[in-house]
Amino acid sequence: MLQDKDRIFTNIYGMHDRTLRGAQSRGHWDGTAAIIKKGRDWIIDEMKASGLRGRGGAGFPTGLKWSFMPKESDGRPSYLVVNADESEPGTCKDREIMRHDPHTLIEGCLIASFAMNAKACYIYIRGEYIREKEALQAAIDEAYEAGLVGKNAAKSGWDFDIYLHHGAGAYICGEETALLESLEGKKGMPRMKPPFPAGAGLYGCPTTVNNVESIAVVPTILRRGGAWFAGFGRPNNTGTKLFAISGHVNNPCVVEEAMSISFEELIEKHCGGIRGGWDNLKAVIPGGSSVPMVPGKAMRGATMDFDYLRNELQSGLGTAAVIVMDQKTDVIKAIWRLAKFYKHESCGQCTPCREGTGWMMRVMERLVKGDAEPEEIDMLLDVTKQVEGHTICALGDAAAWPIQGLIRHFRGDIEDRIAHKRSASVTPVAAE
Ligand code: L3W
Ligand code: SF4
Repeated sequence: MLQDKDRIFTNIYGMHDRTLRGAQSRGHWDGTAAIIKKGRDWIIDEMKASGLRGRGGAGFPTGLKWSFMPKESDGRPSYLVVNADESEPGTCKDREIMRHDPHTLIEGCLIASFAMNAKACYIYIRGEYIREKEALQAAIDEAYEAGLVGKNAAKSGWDFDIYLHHGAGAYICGEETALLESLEGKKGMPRMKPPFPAGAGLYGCPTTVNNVESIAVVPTILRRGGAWFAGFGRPNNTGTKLFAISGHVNNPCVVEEAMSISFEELIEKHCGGIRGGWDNLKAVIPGGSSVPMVPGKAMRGATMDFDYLRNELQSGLGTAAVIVMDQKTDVIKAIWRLAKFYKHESCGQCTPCREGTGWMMRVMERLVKGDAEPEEIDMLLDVTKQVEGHTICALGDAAAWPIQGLIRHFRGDIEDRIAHKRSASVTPVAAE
């Protein structure tokens, strides 16, 4: 288990002063100029050594992503864009950073922007995050006033500006290219990739889009060293990580832990166990609504990291939003609700997603009622395969995978419901 001294987020529960003074007293903004003076190559090399993988869901190596940005300008400015459009169901970790530890993010923006030769950073914050926007803007204002950002930021010799942009409540704007379209003032519709944002991003300029947590951990990694961060977890799955645990645990919470902690330890230590005890655990969605659910029994021995959840359980760490469901949960209905969400949030520009999410939702609706033919289970699976991998952005996959997980693990529940509905709807023959 992570010791207090190893926590990057020193105010995740909001118990301390979140202002600049409070942040500085907890070690933030310490030696920022010295870090910057070590140079771009040093910073990117340390980030690579840390093994940090993107915390927004895809787990792409952060140092490698930064290295895609041009070292010399070809006349176009470079940008850092922070994805604070946290909207994945179950996911509320970045919210806690912005509410209670906003200076970790702002200091990270400065250092990351310097490393990528970006004079400006845009933070795109979810439309519904009103209090978080206020907290973050107040922290940005404080940082400007103290000379930590702006001209000669933190006395580093680097001029740097930071802008907070408030979204309008569309989940799809968390997809990095839709986010860029939205920032440019257009409808938030994903672009085809490639080109990746590093080649042509905001206003056609080199851009890196990073998740809030990925940027907020940067200053501490650089202060303590990439090797320090890489000492937590296991190879390819390093560092500390915020987990957002919701659902049927005794104490739902957001907590920073070592990557690769066991699921049981995470739940016992921080959530006071499963509601009604471990035998009452039915299923878990371990990484936000886009990853397949896993039966409770399989989760009991699980290691909470990218590789274990993908390779051993055919699921994923995603955003590390752990949704716990007890035996009373109607898992078919839970997945129907997610199908409804994805149908609602599809931007509609590609046919498999626009039509497929509607199909999937409607069939799921009938499965919830048991009002379907048994063959429709395989037909639904087939529809998910038609959607998966055939769309412009990952929302199509995200809509397909939870249904695939349900059918893989809980086909029996669906079949029982159909059989029960059929027997209940047989009209009793009247006695002669
Ligand atoms: C340059 C290449 N750059 C990849 C960059 C790319 C992006 C990053 C990861 O989706 C997932 C999604 C959700 N040259 C590159 C390159 N990049 N190859 O690396 O890219 P990618 O395509 O693997 O993923 P993505 O499009 O960023 C993110 C899943 O996360 N998810 C949910 C997320 C929701 C939230 C939220 O609400 N905050 O994060 C959970 O699992 O389904 O699969 O930057 O440009 N050759
Ligand atoms: Fe839009 Fe869905 Fe296509 Fe993504 S997959 S671009 S959300 S229609």
